[in-house]
Amino acid sequence: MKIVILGGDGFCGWATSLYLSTRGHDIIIVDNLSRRDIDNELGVSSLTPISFPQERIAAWKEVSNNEIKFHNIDVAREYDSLLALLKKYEPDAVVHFAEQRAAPYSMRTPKAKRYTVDNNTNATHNLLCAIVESKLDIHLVHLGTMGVYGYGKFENTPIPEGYLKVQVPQPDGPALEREIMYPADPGSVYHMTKTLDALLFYFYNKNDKLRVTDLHQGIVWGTTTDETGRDERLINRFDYDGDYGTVLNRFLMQAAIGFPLTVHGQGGQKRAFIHIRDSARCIELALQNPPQKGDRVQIFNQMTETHRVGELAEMVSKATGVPIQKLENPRNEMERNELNVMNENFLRIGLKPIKLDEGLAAEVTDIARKYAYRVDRSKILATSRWRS
Ligand code: NAD
Ligand code: USQ
Repeated sequence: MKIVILGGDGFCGWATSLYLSTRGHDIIIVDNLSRRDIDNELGVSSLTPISFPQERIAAWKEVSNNEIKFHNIDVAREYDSLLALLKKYEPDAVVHFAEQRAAPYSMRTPKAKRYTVDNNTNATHNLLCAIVESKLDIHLVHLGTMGVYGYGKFENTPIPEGYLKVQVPQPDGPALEREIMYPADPGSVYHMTKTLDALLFYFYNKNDKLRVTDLHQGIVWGTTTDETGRDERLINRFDYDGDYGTVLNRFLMQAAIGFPLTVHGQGGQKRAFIHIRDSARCIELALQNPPQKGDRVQIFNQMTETHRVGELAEMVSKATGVPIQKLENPRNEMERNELNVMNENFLRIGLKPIKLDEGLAAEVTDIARKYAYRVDRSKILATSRWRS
């Protein structure tokens, strides 16, 4: 397949690009490097020393003999360039990772809130509009989030894959059975943009019959894949700071440098997780199983397990001896929630989940230990607050 990867220089996008390239797909990365710019703005950098895009791609050619193309385009602002790119390459699919993805960053300042909404909704809308204008039958695979559902909105009721069966009462006669989009319940400006994306997909699918798969992904953990581990120049991004670092990777990094594990509140928040290797595999499966023309938006829950934040901290603490610190929660979120997520779609089409185990966790801690000299301890605590 010929596949355009929007956001292919990022954490998930880079690992996925190499994974798909190894499997014989023709990969074209589009990225405006805004993630690297935000690191500069925040005065932090990836724990791992990531190479420049050109250097990464040259290293990949050297190691694998596969060529990946790279275009620096701002998908949210450079519509004409995006359209020209689609017309030039005529891809079978576009995988869309190109959004501002940190909830804390999206709540940091009015400027960051507005940037997140402008960037994310414009990127998605430009892509949809360009696919229609190109007249190409492109399968759009988008990385959404579990956070569109809220977490355990209806207590322990399993969260279905995008659509909820409901009974609509009728004034006279029996109730109608319908499937509706699961009620959106975002918990940050970032998560809100993903619920807006879902509505954009709904409309373009209904109006223009675009073929769309929206992957509601949980928190991605881990860092290395078979491909990124082949050469240090291919190393993947590892975010650890208070805005971009995600919880499990943060705990593993903190354990590696002996920094007390930063649990927000009492740690009763339950979240969904997936390893970076499974994330790349899921995208391959989604590409191999596209919806047919005329099908509604296909929605898969891309996660493999759920854990409570406090329990993860205890697990890491027990394995490493590093203590836990319970901090005032900077976020506005439920102190404790249940989370029961259905993921039958991916299991049905071949996902064999990698589960959190000590070996994999140790792999991340080893990476963190190796690059511990790059940690800026002053950037670890979360400082973005949901309410002033
Ligand atoms: P990331 O920030 O590492 O990567 C995103 C990439 O997109 C960056 O390289 C950035 O420069 C690029 N980008 C952003 N806006 C762009 C624009 N307007 N034009 C061109 N490029 C642009 O994030 P990630 O962790 O790789 O996440 C990728 C996607 O997966 C995001 O949409 C995110 O919402 C989703 N997701 C991530 C996680 C996770 O735990 N990391 C979990 C669930 C969903
Ligand atoms: N948390 C801590 N301590 C920390 C960091 C986080 O207790 O040091 C807590 C948070 O308060 C929250 C939970 O851990 O309750 C998860 O936080 P996170 O930063 O790991 O994840 P989140 O903000 O939800 O965002 C991440 C990605 C985002 C993706 C989302 C999937 O950054 O792109 O969409 O996970 S999900 O959480 O399933 O919605």
